[in-house]
Amino acid sequence: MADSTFLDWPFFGDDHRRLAEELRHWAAEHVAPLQEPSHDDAALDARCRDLVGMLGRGGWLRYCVPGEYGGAGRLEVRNLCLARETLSYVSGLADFAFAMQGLGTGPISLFGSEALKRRYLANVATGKSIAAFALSEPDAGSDVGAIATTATRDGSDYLLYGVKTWISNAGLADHYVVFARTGEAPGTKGLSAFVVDADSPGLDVAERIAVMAPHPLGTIALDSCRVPAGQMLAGPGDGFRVAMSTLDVFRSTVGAAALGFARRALDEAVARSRERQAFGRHLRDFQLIQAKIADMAVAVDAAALLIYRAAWAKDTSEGGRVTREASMAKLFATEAAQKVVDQAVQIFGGLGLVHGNIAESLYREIRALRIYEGTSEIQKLVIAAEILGEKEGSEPGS
Ligand code: COS
Repeated sequence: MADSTFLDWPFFGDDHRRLAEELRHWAAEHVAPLQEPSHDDAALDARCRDLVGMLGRGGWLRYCVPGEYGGAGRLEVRNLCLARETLSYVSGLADFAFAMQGLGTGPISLFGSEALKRRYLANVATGKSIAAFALSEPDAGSDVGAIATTATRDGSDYLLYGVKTWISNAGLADHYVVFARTGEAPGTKGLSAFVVDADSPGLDVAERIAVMAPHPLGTIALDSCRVPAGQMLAGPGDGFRVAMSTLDVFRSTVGAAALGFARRALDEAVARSRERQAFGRHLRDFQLIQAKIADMAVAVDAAALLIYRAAWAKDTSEGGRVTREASMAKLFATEAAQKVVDQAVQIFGGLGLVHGNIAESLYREIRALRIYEGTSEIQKLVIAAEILGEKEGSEPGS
């Protein structure tokens, strides 16, 4: 069982501890027995829909939206992180199903009009509808300012043209938050965000993309897709701010998902080193194995400290930015988890390479997290910009 002593850290209150404990029990009962899905799109979609339904009925998706709109109270990053860590410990796909309900509504919760909040949030909180976040394009992933999808005013509507790719829940989602160029200024200052219903004429799923750890992912095409102007989030030209403020909340939670994978890898490696014998001794009796276990445990605790520091900072910031803290948490936790999982594979030896072994599955699950919602390289740029910006004008030693 995962170490839960971190819940005693001062970042948390009793409600957070209760959420983590209750979700852990629920996931062990409802999610752990499920078999991992195959790459078959239909089976994968069905599994994902089931998971969203289960999470909705269990009341867990209420943590993805604010209390006034069917949520469990204030939209708290600590809750999102605890939920993602707890779910990813058991299943990467369950974490994905939960996380996308949050990411695909985060811009609405943060910037939506009252009407949009009422229309979309409660159904996502119960699992009745599925959410998606459509930022990336074939030529605009890290470089958000290069977005080429356009949204042109046409009477009381906008007409959207373009292609969005690497979209989680493409084909499953009931709505997409789409970022498009409205042209108020070049680059990042000429983007706007829209909530686009999946059944809007002109929106099609162009392809599905099979990735190493099966998750519903694909490309959507927008061809003369008509969207009422009231579906815009914030104002014209605010799209980059909408995207970055949403990522300020969700980047820490990607770190939390990585933490869940890392904790599981550590626990499995410890169990393996207690059982497995070599040269007449258990693996745990070898100092080189002990060194690996120590490195893994330090990485797990350090990642947890950065994640829950960022989450606590956001929750207590009264709407302020935690860009540096969130990027640090995502960068460190995902990179550390990759190493921890790799060490677990090493401790499992050949078994760790076998399809279906927990170490092999974690090895495939963790890789994407160093790329999506801002690559490790982008996080370094963001952290450096925040630090150099903060110190601008100050002399060394002053
Ligand atoms: N919250 C609110 N506003 C923010 C913000 C944040 N976290 N980050 C930046 N902004 C604002 C800035 O304040 C600035 O506004 P002003 O010009 O009015 O001061 C504006 O947005 C532009 O900021 P900046 O100059 O830092 O933007 P850059 O173009 O330099 O940003 C990076 C470049 C690479 C940091 C950005 O494009 C990025 O994070 N890219 C990765 C995107 C990503 O995660 N893609 C993966 C797909 S999502 S699954």
